[in-house]
Amino acid sequence: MRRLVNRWLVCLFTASGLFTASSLLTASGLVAAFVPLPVAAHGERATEPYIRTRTVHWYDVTWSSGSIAANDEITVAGKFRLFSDWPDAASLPDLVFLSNGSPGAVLTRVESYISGIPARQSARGLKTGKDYTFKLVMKGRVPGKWHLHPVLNVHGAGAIVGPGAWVEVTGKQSDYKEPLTTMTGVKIDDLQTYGVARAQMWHFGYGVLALLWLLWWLRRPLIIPRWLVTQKGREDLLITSTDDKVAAALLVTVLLVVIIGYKQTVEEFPNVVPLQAGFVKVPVPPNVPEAASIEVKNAEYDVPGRSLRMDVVITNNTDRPIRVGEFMTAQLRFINKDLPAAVESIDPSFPKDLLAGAGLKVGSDSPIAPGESRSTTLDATDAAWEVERLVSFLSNVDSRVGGLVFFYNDQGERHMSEISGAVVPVFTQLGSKVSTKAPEILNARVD
Ligand SMILES: [Cu+2]
Repeated sequence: MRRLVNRWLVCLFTASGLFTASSLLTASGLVAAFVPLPVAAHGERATEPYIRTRTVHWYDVTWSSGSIAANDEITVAGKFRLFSDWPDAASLPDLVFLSNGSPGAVLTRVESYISGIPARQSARGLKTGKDYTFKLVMKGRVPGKWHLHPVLNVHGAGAIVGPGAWVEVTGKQSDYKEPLTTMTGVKIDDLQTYGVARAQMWHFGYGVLALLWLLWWLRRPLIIPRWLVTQKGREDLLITSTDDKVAAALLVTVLLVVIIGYKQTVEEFPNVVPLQAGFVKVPVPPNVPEAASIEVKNAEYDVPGRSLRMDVVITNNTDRPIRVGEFMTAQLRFINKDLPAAVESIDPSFPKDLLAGAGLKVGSDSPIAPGESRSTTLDATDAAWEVERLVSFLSNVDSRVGGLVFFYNDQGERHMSEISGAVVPVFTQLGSKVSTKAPEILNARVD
């Protein structure tokens, strides 16, 4: 008897425990749903590193302002390189849509361009290994501090997010207006509310009809009695002549609503332009000869040291001496601080958290003469590898790393090259000296 009581008590406590836990979960869910909590960013770090380091490389991105009033415009502009060593696991950028990353409609997108072509629709014809310019004109809508990114949505690969900068929208939300005069001269005070009542009326109207139709059948005995009737072969009892009349009346009502609604709408708006569903074709930019070719001999990621070390051979294809100024991957910029031209290239609007503090250490940093092939090391060390959750490239089935290297010649002119290669992890604190005898298999896919 006591055992039985004990068992009951255990059950009771377990049940009450589960109930408390589930109530807490529900309560926290409700709190999260209804109480606005501060959001630090919106998940760009969750994207797999192979996407962030080997697909769309955004560069020269600028934000026209860090703070705008509601209803004022901000321009995010820059360039992106579609990486040549595009991962096999992501679809090629055959069909893309240029967008912005921000938490909801806190800013509205007024204009967008790829290579100067209006990109309000999806764009086709983009090729890997090419550079494109982009421009987004946004308008402040909801006051607050928002992380604003350019985003390229690649069909089959998902949203590929560019660098984000904090933009403050000041003033009141009521300051935001979106007035418009249509082609036919109709003046719309605010697009935010235009036509909303009409859409609600149609939704509500059809909802009422659907509800009446459901109630008509639900008021009668339902599943089991009806199943029994069909078992006995008396389907004729299920639908009465009144049902037939109601059904016919409903059909006529819906048809009349559709026909009269259509006629009235066409009379009120004789000239209508449908939503544009075609694609924009972006011309392929001309080939730009690579100023310097980079061969990755070996690349290793020192896990405790948070350092990517690459052993490379750089060949200068230009007729002027060049130096390595910057290594950029996954929006992180490792600047060679010993090169003034590289330091000067940082736009004041560029987010500081994406600039690696220690910068880029170049093993042999003297100018590379025209035609010279130089063996050197590139050392990109920063806690940002961990903070940006980039080290999971070590657990990928395709452990490769890619990025852009910027060179500057003696006249301060900038050139850009792609760098990519297999990367191996090193787990010892000291790290291993970068081997010059790289196993062939590591370099099998080095371009
Ligand atoms: Cu963000």
